This record gives sequence, C-alpha cells and structure tokens, in this order.
Amino acid sequence: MIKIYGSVLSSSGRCIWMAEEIGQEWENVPVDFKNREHKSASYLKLNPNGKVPVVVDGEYVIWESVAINTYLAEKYQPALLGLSLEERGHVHQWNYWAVANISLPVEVLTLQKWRGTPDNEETAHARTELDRFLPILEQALHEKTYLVGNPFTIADLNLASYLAGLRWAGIEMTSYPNIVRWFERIAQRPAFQKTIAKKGEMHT
Ligand SMILES: N[C@@H](CCC(=O)N[C@@H](CS)C(=O)NCC(=O)O)C(=O)O
Repeated sequence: MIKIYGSVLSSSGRCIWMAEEIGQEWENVPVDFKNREHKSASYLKLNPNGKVPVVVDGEYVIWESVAINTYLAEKYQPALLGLSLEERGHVHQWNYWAVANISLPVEVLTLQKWRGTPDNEETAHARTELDRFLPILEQALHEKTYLVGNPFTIADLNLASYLAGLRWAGIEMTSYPNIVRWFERIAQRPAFQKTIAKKGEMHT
C-alpha cells in the first residue's frame, strides 16, 4: 500500500488527491511538526530536506510532491500524463511552471494566513509574483476545459491544488474568470472532494 507522509493541509494534500484520483489504496502517516518530527534523524533518512510529503510505495521512497504525482501517474494511470508525446510535453511544462513560479508564493501566503501575520516584504513579493504569473494561466485556460488537451491530467491536478491553497489563504481571484471557472469544475471531482473531506480527520 502507498504510504503518504504529512497532512492533507500541507503539500502532501496534492499527493493525497492524486492517490484518490488513481484509485489506489493509501495510508496516511502523520508527521508531528510541533515536535519537529520532520527534522528527526529517522525522518531525514526518508526526506533529507526535512519537508513533507514523502511517499513510500513498497520499498521505493520519493519526495517532492509534483515528482511524486508524476511517478504515481507513470505507475498507475499513465493517461493522466497526457495522451500523446506533445501532450506529455505540455503536462511537464505546466508542472515545472507551477513549481518554478507558483509554489513559493503559495507557500508564503498560506503560511502568512496560518500564522495570522501582517504583510511584509516577502508577502508583497509573493503577491507581485502571482500578479505576474496568474495572467499566463488565465490566458492558457481561455475556452479550455482542461489545461492540456482533454481529458484531465496531473497538470490540472497540481495547478488546482496550488490554487486551492491560494483560495484557503483568501487570495482574490475574481480578475481571473477562466481560472475560477476551471477551478470550480475541477473541484467537483470526487477525488478532490474526498481529499478535502479528510481535513477534519488529520492533524499536523
Ligand atoms: N517543493 C516541496 C515543498 C514541500 C514543503 O514546502 N512542505 C512544507 C509543508 S507544506 C514543509 O514540510 N515545510 C517544513 C520545512 O520547510 O521545514 C514539495 O512540493 O514537495
């Protein structure tokens, strides 16, 4: 069974959604952030970065949420990577784009919300980066049901999970109607609904 370390409220949520999407049995391993379990010697053996998620699939260990989702798609449901070489290329393009441009602003703004701290230079920069990059996603979703081809791919899943973080952090998205329409549709997916329903069941 696939083991996913870390809570649905963290970057691990992206992999939990993926495990639901591919219909594989999975087990959550809580990581106690308050007691810094993510920095313990035994945890660092799994992920030397001291971050969640880590996924353990049998003997195989992998970290970095978007890489994990690519691995899970390759192994269990390759259609989620796109249906042709060109689609797979664009799925990777959006995955790398999300990690390069969206991931850090999401982390900064969700942490700000979590801690209830005021704006500072770092959060102002995060907002500027979103203003710079979200219009690119908005344009790409013009008259599109999914980001790359049709059907749904992990490019949709990964991007939508970052946007779920922004929504949770209270970031205003009304100036991006294509993103909102796309997100609302993706959020109807049973796997996403099952994932968010776990919020109450998990801690840390
Ligand atoms: N790029 C990483 C980011 C992982 C990440 O930042 N995880 C956070 C929780 S959302 C964490 O474990 N932070 C603890 C730390 O940085 O010490 C991924 O997508 O897996």
